[in-house]
Amino acid sequence: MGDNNILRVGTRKSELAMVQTNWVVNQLKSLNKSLEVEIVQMATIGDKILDKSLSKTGEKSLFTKELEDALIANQVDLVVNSLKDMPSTLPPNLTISAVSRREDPRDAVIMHPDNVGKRLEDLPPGSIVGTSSLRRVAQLKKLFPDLKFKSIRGNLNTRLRKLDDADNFSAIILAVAGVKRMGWNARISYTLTTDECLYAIGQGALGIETRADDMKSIKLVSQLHDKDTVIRTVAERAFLKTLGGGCSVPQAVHSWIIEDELYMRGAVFNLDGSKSLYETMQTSLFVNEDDKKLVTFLLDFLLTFLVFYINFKKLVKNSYLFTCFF
Ligand code: DPM
Repeated sequence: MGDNNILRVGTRKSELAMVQTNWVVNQLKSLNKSLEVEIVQMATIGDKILDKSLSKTGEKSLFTKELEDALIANQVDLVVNSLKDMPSTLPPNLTISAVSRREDPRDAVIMHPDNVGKRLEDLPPGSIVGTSSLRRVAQLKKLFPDLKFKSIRGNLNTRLRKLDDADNFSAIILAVAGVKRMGWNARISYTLTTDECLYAIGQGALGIETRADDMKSIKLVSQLHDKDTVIRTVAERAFLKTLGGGCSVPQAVHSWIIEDELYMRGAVFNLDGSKSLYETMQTSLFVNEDDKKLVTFLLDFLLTFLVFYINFKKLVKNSYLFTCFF
């Protein structure tokens, strides 16, 4: 954030991206009455390549690259992304400064108007279900081997139009979170359970990205941090990073917190879902009083050391006496 106190917010032009960005901006404005915001719209590679399945484009940061370049070039101060579109490794000078409270992370079935009231199991064999997600295809093919899955691209408005205005698709699959944010809850025929379809890493949460050294913006957006979402999505992204597949490998998760326990179920599939590997893990988030004291002590110690080190370096640099010796 510059000295003039205007927060420049970069966003994709799609309606969903704008809705998400406006949500963050409104939250920040209601918490900081004098905040001034300028919204900068940009198109990303993911918005420009509409004829190919995303997993075939070979790019990992399809929806974030241009926005991140603008952040690095100091043209914008903050970018709001769907966390699930953020690659596991960010450019060196950028950081996720806040993860907002997660919407329902599951997937929804949206039926063609002629099929409203039906479920996927009610559709006749050979019916076509639209999704470009390898993750959804792998899991649903296994459950419904008689259905056909076909890629459908474009933003949410375009997809719903493609579903409604022709008879190519009997149903499409979309994230509940995106549909809800657009205010289209009524289009959701039903929600897939996590037994039927595990969701994408980070699905339903927003990741707010800033420059790593822009303390003013970081402090501002940290007001939107949601503790449970952060814990769950950090675990999910660690899983993504370990597997390293990006969007070309079907991988999926389900995480939840009960009291002080974090649970995560993760899975990897081959493309038709005939092979899969599931693993569930659990870890305690409980920190007892003694451990808390130790952590506080260590942090204080590190901070003191850091301040001492920085001042010592300054001293060395500025002092003629010292430069004679070092
Ligand atoms: C990613 C995937 C998709 C998006 C892959 C996946 C879906 C692609 C498709 C990584 N990003 O989920 O397995 O269906 O063709 C995307 C959506 C949202 C963020 C739309 C959606 C909204 C939900 C959210 C596209 N990115 O998944 O229906 O903010 O989590």
